[in-house]
Amino acid sequence: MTIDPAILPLRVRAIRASAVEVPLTYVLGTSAGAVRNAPLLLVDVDTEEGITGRSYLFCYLPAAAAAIVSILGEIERLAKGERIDPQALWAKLAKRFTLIGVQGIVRMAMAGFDVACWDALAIAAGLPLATFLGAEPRPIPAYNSCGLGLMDTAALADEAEKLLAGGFNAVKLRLGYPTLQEDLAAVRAVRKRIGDSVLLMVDYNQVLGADEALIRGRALDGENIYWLEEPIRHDDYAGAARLARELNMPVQLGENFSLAAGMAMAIEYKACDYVMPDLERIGGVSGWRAAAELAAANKLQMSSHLFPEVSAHLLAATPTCHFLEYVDWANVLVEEPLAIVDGHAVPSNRPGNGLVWKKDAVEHFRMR
Ligand code: SMN
Ligand code: MG
Repeated sequence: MTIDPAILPLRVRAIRASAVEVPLTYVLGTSAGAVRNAPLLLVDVDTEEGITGRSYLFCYLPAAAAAIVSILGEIERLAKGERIDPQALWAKLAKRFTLIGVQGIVRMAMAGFDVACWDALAIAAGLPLATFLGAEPRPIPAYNSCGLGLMDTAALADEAEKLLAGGFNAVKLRLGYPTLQEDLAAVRAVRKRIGDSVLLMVDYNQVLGADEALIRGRALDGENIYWLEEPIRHDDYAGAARLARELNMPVQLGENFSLAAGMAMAIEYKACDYVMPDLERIGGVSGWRAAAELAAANKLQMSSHLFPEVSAHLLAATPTCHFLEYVDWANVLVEEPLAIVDGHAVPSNRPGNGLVWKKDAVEHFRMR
C-alpha cells in the first residue's frame, strides 16, 4: 500500500529525547557480555499540529544515549518545519549524513525519528499503525527472549520454565560456552524441562569461528533446535552461507542487517534461511517496509529483533511474518505494556504504535 503523507499534512516542530536506564527482569548473559540494564532513549517528535509521535531506541551502552541525543539535535535542525513524509525525510537526512555514513548511532537516531514520524501520521489518521500500513492488526506468534543467558545449567532449566508463563510456546537460549559439551548440556537441560513441543531457538551472538561453528552446528543438528542465530561474525555472509548449506537446522540472521541493503546482500549470498531485522538498524518503519518487501519477494520468513511494541504492528503488515521477539524491557515505562495472549503478541488498538510514556516512571528511571 502506498501512503500519501500529503493527505495528512503534519510538520515537524521539535524532537525531544529522554534517556532512561531500566533494570532487566532477567539478566541477558550473551557470549559478548551480560546485559543487566537496558539504556533506552525515548524519542518524541512534536508536530506543529499538536500531535506527538513516539519511539524508543536501545542504546546498548549508556554512553551512546548522549551521542544519539546530539545527532537527534542535528536531525531536528534539518527537519524542523518540514512536512512529515518519512521516506522523503529519510532521503534528505541520508544525503546530509553521507560523509559520516548512515550507520551506527547516526542510523539509530534516524530510525528513532522515522518510527516516531510514522506514529504521528497514524495518530493523525486515527488508526493503529498496523491498520495505517494497510494490514489487519492480529495476534503475532511470539517467543519469550527474556533471560536464558549463559549461566549454571540447573538455574537455566528453572528460568526456562518461568518464561513459559503467559502461554509462550517458544524460548531463546543464548549459547557460546567455552566448550561444545557445555553448549549441549545447556540445550539438553532446557529441553528436558520445557518438553519436546516447545520451540527452542539458540543464539551465539557471533562468537564462533567458521570451522568451530560447523562442528558445533553439526552437534546441535540432532537437538531439535528451531533456529541457529548469528553463529559467526554477523558480516561474514559467505561463512554463514556455508553453514546454511551444511546444517539441517535453519540459520537465522538479521539483528545486524544495516538497512534493507544489508539484508539484500545477505539474501544474495544465501547467508540464512530466516531473517529478523532490528527496527533501529534496518531504518525504522521505512526501512522495515523495504525489508518486508524483500523478504516476501524471496519467500523468506521474517521475524523481529527487540522493540516488540512497534514490531507487533510491523509484523502484522509483513507478508512473510514469522515470530516476534518478546522482551519486557519497556513495560515499566509505558501506559499499556504489550499484551501477550496465548503466546501471541497483540498489537495495541490505540491510534499509532501504542507507545505512551508513564511520566513518573520516566522520571524514576531517568539516566543520571
Ligand atoms: C540480543 C543481543 C543484544 C541485546 C539484546 C538482545 C540478542 C537477541 O542477540 O537476539 O535477542
Ligand atoms: Mg540475537
